[in-house]
Amino acid sequence: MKVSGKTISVTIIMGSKSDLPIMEAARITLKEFGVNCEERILSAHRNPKKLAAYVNEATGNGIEVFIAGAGKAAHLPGVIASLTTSPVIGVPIKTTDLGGMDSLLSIVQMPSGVPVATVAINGAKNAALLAIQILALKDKVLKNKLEQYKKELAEGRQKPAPQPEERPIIDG
Ligand code: C2R
Repeated sequence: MKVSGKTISVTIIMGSKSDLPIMEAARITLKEFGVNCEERILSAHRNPKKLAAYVNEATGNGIEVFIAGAGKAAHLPGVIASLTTSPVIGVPIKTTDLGGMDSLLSIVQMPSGVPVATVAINGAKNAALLAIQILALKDKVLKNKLEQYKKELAEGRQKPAPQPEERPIIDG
């Protein structure tokens, strides 16, 4: 989808503002690869109707991959997956009570028929890399960037993580 002349192919949805410090790594990684994304704070149990409307709109507008971060009883990625045929990547957020095992199991144990690709607890960077790999299936420029990235990884030449920046984000 196009927003102010930019093509947006990934959206990052998180259940709460409190997930933002972890989910930031997904946006930063996408940006490093030149992939534009949209971000939304939308909870499946707090804003079910808004979430459904947003997922339908985003799918209709050509969003190709959804990244969804949530903690505790993390139904958000599964609900998104129920509403779209685009791939959904779930990021289990670490929690204070159960260390994120609650989030992990809620996301990874989707019943058969509605898959959610699940990364590690707090694995927002990997979620972005997986999204990029999906997009790279039909984007040669991205494929080349991934090859370069793998090379740097093998040579131990990884850039330090950039600092998070203050920016507006649509809540709800
Ligand atoms: P608060 O910090 O707002 O109390 O949220 C959020 O992702 C967050 O990690 C605590 C945790 O609740 C999670 N949450 C979900 C969903 N919505 C919010 N798991 C959902 O729809 O799955």
